[in-house]
Order: sequence, then structure tokens, then C-alpha cells
Amino acid sequence: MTNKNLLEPELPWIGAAQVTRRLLTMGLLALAAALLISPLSAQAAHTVPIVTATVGVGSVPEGVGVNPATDRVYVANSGSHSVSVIDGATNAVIATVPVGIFPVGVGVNPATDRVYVANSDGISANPVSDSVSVIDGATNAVIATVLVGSVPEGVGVNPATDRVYVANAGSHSVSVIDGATNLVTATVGVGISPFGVGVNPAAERVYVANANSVSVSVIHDDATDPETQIDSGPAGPTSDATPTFGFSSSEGGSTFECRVDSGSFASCTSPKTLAALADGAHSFEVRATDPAGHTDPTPADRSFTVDTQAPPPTPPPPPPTITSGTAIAAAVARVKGGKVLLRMRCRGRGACRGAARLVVRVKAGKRAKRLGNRVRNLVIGRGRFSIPAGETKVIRLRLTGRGKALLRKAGRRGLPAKLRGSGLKSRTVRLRARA
Ligand SMILES: [Ca+2]
Ligand SMILES: [Ca+2]
Repeated sequence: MTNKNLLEPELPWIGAAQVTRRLLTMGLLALAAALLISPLSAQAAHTVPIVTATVGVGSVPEGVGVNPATDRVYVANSGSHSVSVIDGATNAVIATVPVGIFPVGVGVNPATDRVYVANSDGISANPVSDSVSVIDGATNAVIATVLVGSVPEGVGVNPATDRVYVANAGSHSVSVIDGATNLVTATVGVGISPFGVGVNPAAERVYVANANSVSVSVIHDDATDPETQIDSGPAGPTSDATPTFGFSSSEGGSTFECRVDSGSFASCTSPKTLAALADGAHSFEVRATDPAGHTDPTPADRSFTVDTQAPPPTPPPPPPTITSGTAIAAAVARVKGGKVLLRMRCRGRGACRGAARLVVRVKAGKRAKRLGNRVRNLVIGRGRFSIPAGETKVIRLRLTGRGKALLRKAGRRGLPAKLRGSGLKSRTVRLRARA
């Protein structure tokens, strides 16, 4: 019952029902334990690092560098003034590269497969003392020896910028080596007796531990150009002869230079309002310079056209669309009680409204004849109409006295008259009186 006491030492349960509950609880606890312990025990196997091999190298090995890209390991043997190259896959030493005196720090650039070994001698008069041996990882040969400060110890590499940082413990400085040329491009003073070097490639920052000044020096080694961006201002046509542009840089603390129409770049700040410009096409360019002095080689630019002339008057609103139809009359109309009953159909997109008149051509009287008019148009009836769209309606036109007389004369044949007017289609209509 030791287990029970361990699990539930303080539960004062008694009775059969409670024993059943207790057994059930224990079962659940066991299940939970099985679920919990199995992954934990599996994890536990990985949380304990194990030495899987011990590889013999040179005398007094101190610094270690790894190239993950090639799975090679570089060990600086300060006592035997060499670097042991280990194949990470087999743990076999595949090469021993002689370097300078007392090599300690090792830095690797996986991007270029170069290994940098700081030879910390500081005592001997050997020409390769106080230097960095550059090993080509492909051939395991020292391809360059770069003289640095006194007693170089730690080495850091920024693969992104191909720069190498060497802490010179004896001269309290950091030597910056350009990986492309193997030349020292800068020497930065730091604290007393710098040893360890750490690099943040993306931030272009280098951290140097100063052994005897209880501090870390943070170096910002800016190797990249800023990128300039125009954030506001006109593009295309503008009526503003003094436009204002807002702009920014990808790097904080940048300064700016602006120019207009391919003139000279001059210092400016955002927002920049331009001096009055003539009407026409113009350009605005701006370039940023970061705190390290790098100027954006590709200035940001905007093209725009100034037009200060009064804008054209806004066009009047279009007149409301009148949708009206056209009335079409039947060919025969009935005459009754001095009126013409004319059946008309309205076609089109709107109602048909207008005035109609009936016209006949008659021979002119004697007086008109003298003037040369042999015939003339005589209006014999007229009236107005209004027909809803798409409908047919009988329209009454009032006949004139002359019209009635002509109809009587025409008799059963009926009188042909021309229907004319507004809102209707002209046509000939035969007017017939009821028999
Ligand atoms: Ca920069
Ligand atoms: Ca740019």
C-alpha cells in the first residue's frame, strides 16, 4: 500500500461506495499518468546531451568554428599552431592546416566557405604573428594571412555582408576585414582586452566582450545603402504650382537631398514644398543618405504636370431625357357630326402628345392664280391628342366649314387628306362620311 499512500496520503475515505470511487479515481489517475508520462519520458531522452564521439586533434585546442553548409568543423590548436578539420558526418580529422602562432578564435563564412583563424601570438617576431589565417574550405589551404591588431583572439563573421570582425585583445580594438579582398578596411577602438565576438547579420551589429573593462561594445557596421520612398505629393496632372512632397528612408537617421527637373541635388527635409513652377511637365527626385554615409544610388522620383489654368467650366447637367412616342394614324378615318374620328396608335418609349391637322391640296382662286400659285394647301381640320405609350385611341379632329364642303363634294369615295402635325407620323388619310 505504499503506492496508495504516495498517491493519496491524506484522503480519509471509508465504506464500500467510497472504495469504488477511490478505485475509479485511481484508474483515471493511472490513465492520465500513462498519457502524460509516455511523451515526457520520450522527451526526456532528448533533453540529455550525450557525447557520441571524442575526436583527437592538435595540442591545446581552443577555438571551434562550424560550416553548416559543408558539415565541416574547424578546431584551432593553439599549442600546435594548426587547425584540425573534422568531417561532421564521420567525426574523422580529414586535414590539419598549419596556421600562425597560438591560433585561438575561429570564424566561418558558410556563404563563401572561408575560415578565419585568429593567431594570438603577441610575443614572437614571426611575420604571421598577430594575424588572421584565411583558409579556403574547399582546399583546406591557407590562401591569405591578414595582419591585424595585437593579440587577436575572437573572430566573428557576417555572411550577409562578407565582413570579418577580429577582437584584438592587446590593442583594445576590432579589425574589420573585407572577405572579398582580405584587406583590413577599418579598425574600431573598443574596451580593454576584447575577446569574444558575436554578430547579428541582419542588423549589421557586432558585439564585442571587453574582458578587462566589464563591458560589451556594440558596433553598428552599416554596409547597405538606404532605400528612399516618396510617400505623398502629386503624380500626373496638378493645378498646384508649388506642390509638396513627403518622403522617407528605409534607415532611421537618414538625411535627404532633393532636386527638381534634373537640377542639382540640395539638402532637404520632408515634407518639401517646391518653389513656384511654370505650367508644364516636371520631375521631383529625392535620395536618402544613411548615418554611415551611404547614399541611395537610385533616387525616388515623381513625374507630374503643372496646369494652373482655370479648369474648364463644369458642363451643364444634361437635359432631362424626354421620352416621347410617335403617333401613327390609321389610313381611313370616319367623319361624323363635323368631326373626324381618327384612330391613332402611340409607338415608342413614351406617351404621344401633339397637334394634328388635316391638309388638302386645292386649286388656287383667281387672285392666287394671278400671282402664279396654281395649287395650295388648305387646312380642313385640326385638333390635339394625347395617347399613353403603347396604346391606341380615337382622336377627334374638328372639321372646318371648307372641309365639310369638300367632304360632301367627295361623296362616297371619301376625301384624301394629308395628316400633319407634331408628335405624329405624316401620312395620307382617307376621310369617309358615314353612308
Ligand atoms: Ca545603411
Ligand atoms: Ca532607391
